[in-house]
Amino acid sequence: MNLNKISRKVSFLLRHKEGFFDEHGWSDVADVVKEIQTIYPDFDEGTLREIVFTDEKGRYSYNQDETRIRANQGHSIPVDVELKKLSPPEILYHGTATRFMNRIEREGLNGQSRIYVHLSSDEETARKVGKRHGKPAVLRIHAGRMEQDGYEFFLSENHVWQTKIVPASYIERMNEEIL
Ligand code: HQG
Repeated sequence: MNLNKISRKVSFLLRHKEGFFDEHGWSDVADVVKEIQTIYPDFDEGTLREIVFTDEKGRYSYNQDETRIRANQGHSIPVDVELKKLSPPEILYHGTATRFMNRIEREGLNGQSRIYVHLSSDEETARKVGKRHGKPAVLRIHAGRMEQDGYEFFLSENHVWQTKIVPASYIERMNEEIL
């Protein structure tokens, strides 16, 4: 069994599958196991546990008795995963692909298929996220100014900053030479 592949399926179930989780994002561990077993019959709760505790981005959380599981962020279906509303650092970063830049410069950032725009506190993470989409562009987001102007910021359990939209006036593209 390829744990990375399975993890992608788990994150699909827990972030994007209509009706699979409750209003706080929770699913029964037993349901996740059952669903994954339709593709990998040997999959079990122990393997899920291994995926959860070795995930390099801390994508998933269990409840206290480990009978329920949820994704910490990244949902496309409206859900309240109890993100912390916090004051952001003055600057946050967003990674995207150069081919999206014309549109982003015109209309700003929005979550596209996700509920929130994902931002990071370091530019390296942003560059990695950008590379997933093609030739990366790293954007400096003036989060401090946004907050002063009334925009809200949230931090997920696994330290991903999120906000609903970023208007173009708060976005500054980083010079490619220094990447
Ligand atoms: C772009 C991964 C054109 C946006 C990562 C991005 C992240 C626009 C793409 C998490 C736009 C959406 C999220 C506009 C935004 N016009 N393009 N107006 N506004 N975009 O995958 O941020 O591995 O939904 O720049 O680590 O790339 O899944 O978002 O390029 O934290 O756990 O539209 O996914 O985490 O792409 O990635 P995505 P993202 P996981």
